[in-house]
Amino acid sequence: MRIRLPNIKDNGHIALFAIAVVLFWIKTYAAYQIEFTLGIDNNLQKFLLFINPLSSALFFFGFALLFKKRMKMILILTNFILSFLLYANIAYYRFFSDFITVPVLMSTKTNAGQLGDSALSLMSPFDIFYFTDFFILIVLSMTLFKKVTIENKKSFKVVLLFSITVFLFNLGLAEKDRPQLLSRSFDRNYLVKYLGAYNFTIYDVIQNIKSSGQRALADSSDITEVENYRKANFSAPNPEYYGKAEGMNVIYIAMESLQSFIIDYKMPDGQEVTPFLNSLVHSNEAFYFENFFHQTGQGKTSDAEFLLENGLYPMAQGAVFVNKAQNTYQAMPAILKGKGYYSASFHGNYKTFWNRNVMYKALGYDQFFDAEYYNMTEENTKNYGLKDKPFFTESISMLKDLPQPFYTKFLTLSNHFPFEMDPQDTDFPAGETGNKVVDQYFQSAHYMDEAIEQFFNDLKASGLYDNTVIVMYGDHYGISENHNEAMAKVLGVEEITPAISAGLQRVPLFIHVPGVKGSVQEQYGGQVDVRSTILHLLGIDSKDYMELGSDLLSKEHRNWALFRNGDFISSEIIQVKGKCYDAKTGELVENTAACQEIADKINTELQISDEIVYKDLLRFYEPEGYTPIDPQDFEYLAPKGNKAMKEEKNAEEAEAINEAETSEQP
Ligand code: GP9
Ligand code: MN
Repeated sequence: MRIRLPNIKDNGHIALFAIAVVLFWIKTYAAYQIEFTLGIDNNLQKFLLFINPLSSALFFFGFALLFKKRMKMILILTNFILSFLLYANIAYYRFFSDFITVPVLMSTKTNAGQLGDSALSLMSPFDIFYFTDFFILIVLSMTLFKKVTIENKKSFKVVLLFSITVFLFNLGLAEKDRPQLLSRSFDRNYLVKYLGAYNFTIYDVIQNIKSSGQRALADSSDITEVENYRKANFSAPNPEYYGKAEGMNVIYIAMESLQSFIIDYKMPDGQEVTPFLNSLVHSNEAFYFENFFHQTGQGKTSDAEFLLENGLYPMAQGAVFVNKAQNTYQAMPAILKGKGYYSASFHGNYKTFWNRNVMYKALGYDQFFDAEYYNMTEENTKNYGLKDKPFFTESISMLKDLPQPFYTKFLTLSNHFPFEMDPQDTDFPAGETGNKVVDQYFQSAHYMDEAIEQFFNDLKASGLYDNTVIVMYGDHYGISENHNEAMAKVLGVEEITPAISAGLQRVPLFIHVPGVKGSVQEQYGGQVDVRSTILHLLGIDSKDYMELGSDLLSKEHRNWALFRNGDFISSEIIQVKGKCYDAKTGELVENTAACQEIADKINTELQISDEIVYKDLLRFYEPEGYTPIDPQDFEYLAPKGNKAMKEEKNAEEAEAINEAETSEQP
């Protein structure tokens, strides 16, 4: 039998196209493995990482099939552009452990500047590997495939259809593993891991175009409406507390997923879940706000951060930290910077999560101690990152080294869904509802309580406690409505009614001010209200700042909290999914006039907040006495962990050893 060699002239374009796709696919996959730390957790993720370059290769190279004579040239050019993009990301990642985004390319100072100086040191002669397929294509086009031309565009249509099918298959599997991947856009690492480096760039470009469109519609007159609203709704500070913490350090502790039902809750055997927090409630050591609510949306922890730093609401969809990090803000760290404060955030997860490394610059954070600063061993980590006990233990020495006064925040992690603990970390009993998630919640909440107690002890031992305001808040719910049946058992009710469900959005808020007697506070409020409360305690009038909170300690404090979905809660009435309920009885209310009155107010407030955020209105406004910050002045580089620095350190060490050895020689 005779084997017929393919007729390279007639069907050559298909063969060349296939070679280009396969080589590019292999190369990209190799780059993923060699260059990036993407945190692959399971087999599905491994598979997705493997197939995700395919749809991009088919899609982009496919366009070359539209050209008859120039097909080869277009194929080579496309390969070069994509290879260059990949390599740019590789070099950038070596230094910043992050991927290139549109705003990075736009920024003139920090990133480009930093990279400019050391760009060469990030490259190696072996990197030519990332262009091998480009050279192979050139050689093939000039030799074996020299005579190839395309007769019709049929193959283009087939390839396009195929690439879309592969992409949808990829996206479907990705969404299965990580629901709401695109709408919530947690982390650049995730997008690359699931959808690939090239699709990530496309996604990023689209997001940026959308954002700049909304921004372009605004002008400076739009801020007037906001100013009027602020004036009309301002709650004047309470003279009893105003300035009581002036000049003190500030520590915020975000208590992951902690809901208020856990406070004073006792397990069947009588043990308290959070004995330390309970002791704060009952000892007058701090203010405890028992009717305080989270107001977060899809951005969860980061939405809570946004609320507390800015006194503005997060976005109805997506995470404001991810989508609006290019806006101008006048956030807490920036305000306090003007008063001589140094600011830092501490978090045992990697800096790209929720785009923190970018957003923190817009908020004015001087320093970000992310996972790179901690000892992220197998034993110390679980789920999203560092366990709370090592987190606080390792943080205290970094905290002590900060210039004072400081403004800091600590984001805990252990009490995160699905609340599973390593056996060696807990001897606390699990719940007995039969629902694994709910039952484990008691154990992880107990662990966090112990970690916080230990942190308080360390603060006392270091002397910081007596000169530091401590604000502790639950960031959002931990147990979702999917677990209502088990929650009914926990609360000892027949079922979780809409009113109870709204009440379950309570999260604890503690404010400890040295020298000020605390108490249990009954007024209703939400996360948006924390900022003016703290500013007033620090002796800074919040009136001139365009924020929407109402000082919780003010005599004029409004007594309700809205939810990001447009519902609200007060001591009298509750609105859930647009329906009005009596807060005392939980019964549906027929006459909805009272509800309507608050509903109108909160709609206006959310609208004002959205205007500020979507149109980036704070760029048109400068509060009196405020010194604007430039986000590009900040950079959060890891102390260890990035390859360039490690190599530099190794080289220095090698040199030192060398010198020592040489000097020892006779
Ligand atoms: C991750 C941490 C947890 O860095 O903020 O995120 P969450 O899912 O709670 O928003
Ligand atoms: Mn959280």
